Amino acid sequence: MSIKIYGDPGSGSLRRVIAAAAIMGVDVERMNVDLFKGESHTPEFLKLNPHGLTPVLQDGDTVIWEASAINLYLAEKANANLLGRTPSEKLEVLQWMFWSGEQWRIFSTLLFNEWAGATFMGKPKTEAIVQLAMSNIRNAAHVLESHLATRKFIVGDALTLADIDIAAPFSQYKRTGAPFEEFPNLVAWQQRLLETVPAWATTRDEVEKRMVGALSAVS
Ligand SMILES: N[C@@H](CCC(=O)N[C@@H](CS)C(=O)NCC(=O)O)C(=O)O
Repeated sequence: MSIKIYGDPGSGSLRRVIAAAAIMGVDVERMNVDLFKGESHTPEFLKLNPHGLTPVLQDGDTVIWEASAINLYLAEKANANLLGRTPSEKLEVLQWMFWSGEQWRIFSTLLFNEWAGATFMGKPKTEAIVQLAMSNIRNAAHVLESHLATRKFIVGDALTLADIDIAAPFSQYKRTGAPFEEFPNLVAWQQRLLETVPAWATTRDEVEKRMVGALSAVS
């Protein structure tokens, strides 16, 4: 039975899973959920994830939501180095993944939601939210900038799930205005991932194509 992954190709969260699965050589069956049509809030989808969010993995009776948890599941299954190579690397990978969820991606998500509300629903941006997100992104990016001054990857000397989780907000930053370009090491690291991890570049293109299509429908 195939592993099903539900999500919309315009989603940076789905991108994390599709890229990781491709890097690990895990075959997945894509199940399209059109977020622009609200398909993650149908009664049927809410049985998979009551939060109405994607991506979701379904592997037989196993259902998992949260992209990081899905990636940990896939990496355990594939026994992949993306989890880190040693016990201490594995803990470091988890540390950065938890940090990414709580202190990093959330602020780019706030910016994305403000942008999407304004772009697709004509809802004015709330300046206080934009400012809160920008200052928190800058604070966190300063730490990443020094961390990456002497490293090619977030943990150890190879790609791990930590890189994928932290790189995800780059999927939408040109639209949301997240100030990543103020941080040259961060930009260089992101560029390196795009150049050396084919699945990271392919999924970037997929997000772009989907977003361009969605934007053309409202312009
Ligand atoms: N923390 C979650 C975030 C999931 C999330 O925000 N998904 C968005 C797409 S990137 C979504 O499905 N949004 C649908 C909605 O809000 O209706 C994860 O990492 O999986």
